[in-house]
Amino acid sequence: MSIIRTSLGQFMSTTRASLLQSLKAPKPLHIVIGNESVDIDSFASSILYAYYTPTPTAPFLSMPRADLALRPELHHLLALLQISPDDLLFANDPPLSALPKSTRIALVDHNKLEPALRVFFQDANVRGIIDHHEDEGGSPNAKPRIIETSGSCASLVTNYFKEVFPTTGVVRGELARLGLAAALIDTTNLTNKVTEHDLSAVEFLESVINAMPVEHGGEKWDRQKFFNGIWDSKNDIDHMPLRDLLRKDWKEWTEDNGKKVGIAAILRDLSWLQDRQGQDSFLQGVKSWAEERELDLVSVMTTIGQGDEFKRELMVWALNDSVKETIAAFEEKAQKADLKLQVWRDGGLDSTDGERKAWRQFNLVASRKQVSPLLRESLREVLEVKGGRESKV
Ligand SMILES: [Mn+2]
Repeated sequence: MSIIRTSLGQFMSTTRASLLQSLKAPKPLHIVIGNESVDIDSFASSILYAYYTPTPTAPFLSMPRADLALRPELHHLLALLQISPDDLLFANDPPLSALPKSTRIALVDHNKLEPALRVFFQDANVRGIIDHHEDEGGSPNAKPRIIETSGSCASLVTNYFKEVFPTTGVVRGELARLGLAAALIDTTNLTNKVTEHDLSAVEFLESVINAMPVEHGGEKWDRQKFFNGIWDSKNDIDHMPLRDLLRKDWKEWTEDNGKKVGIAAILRDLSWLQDRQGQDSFLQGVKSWAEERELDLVSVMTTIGQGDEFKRELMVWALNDSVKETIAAFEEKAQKADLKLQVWRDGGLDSTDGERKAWRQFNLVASRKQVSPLLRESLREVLEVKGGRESKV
């Protein structure tokens, strides 16, 4: 079964069929996978990487198929690019366990194998990395191994493969829109976190679109309008229950000592979350989710608004006594890292025992990417100190 690259829809359909075929006669496979938040950036980066790589490579989404329902923005893009949801590959479809042990993996939008993949694969399986997160130091021999600061990982993927960008066909416009979707949404339409990588990718992809004939009845490229369409679809979440909002854009880590921390990023503010169901029910909902995930530490980060209206908040909750001191340790690190935290509404969400605190975060640049290392460090250090003390007893 050969891979057809004349449109993204065809590419995805033939790639899936070809992969399923290969599973019947195990032979080395190539896959590319984004991070488990499966945001537009991970989605776009994995598909773009797969398309541009000459070796047949299948893009996987790091979530079960059912979770596609939590991402209205992906439905928007799938419709726009005429990709059928049936042709996507998910962590449970086909199951990762069905892939041969020799599978070669490229990581985009993260740089270390996530726990779900670690069950089946090792660092040695990782053969390529393109990412814009903190370098976790894994797979030093990966080729490419590009880890650079950028608004969107898709910008790095686009720039890396610029030389092999197709020279003809409608797929040019589709690839361009997919790359632009990620670059624009991750930089809030080039107003936030923009780097040279993003500017260069956007310039290149827009030049592709502008050089294409406008279809009969079609419209000229309008960046703002394109961005608004994605932004609005992404924000279409009012109907979602709290559990879905929490798991929608979710990341978790298990430290070497076995302690688990998870952070939800939510596109509403804390007062919206607590007002729509009452504070007790909101907190109970967060706790239930944390228990379901067997966490020691849970955090909710909120963002809302655009431009001057943009606002960040942060809630951190230690769920058992053994990690209680993490909160104070985190506050100290947050101050050093200049997160500019200010107690949220006179402590309106803080618990009396110091196990839970919420802040407005006036450092608007620091997202989960910057905050998660601080939380993880705090969790590790507090336990180290504790371990130290215990060993002296
Ligand atoms: Mn990203």
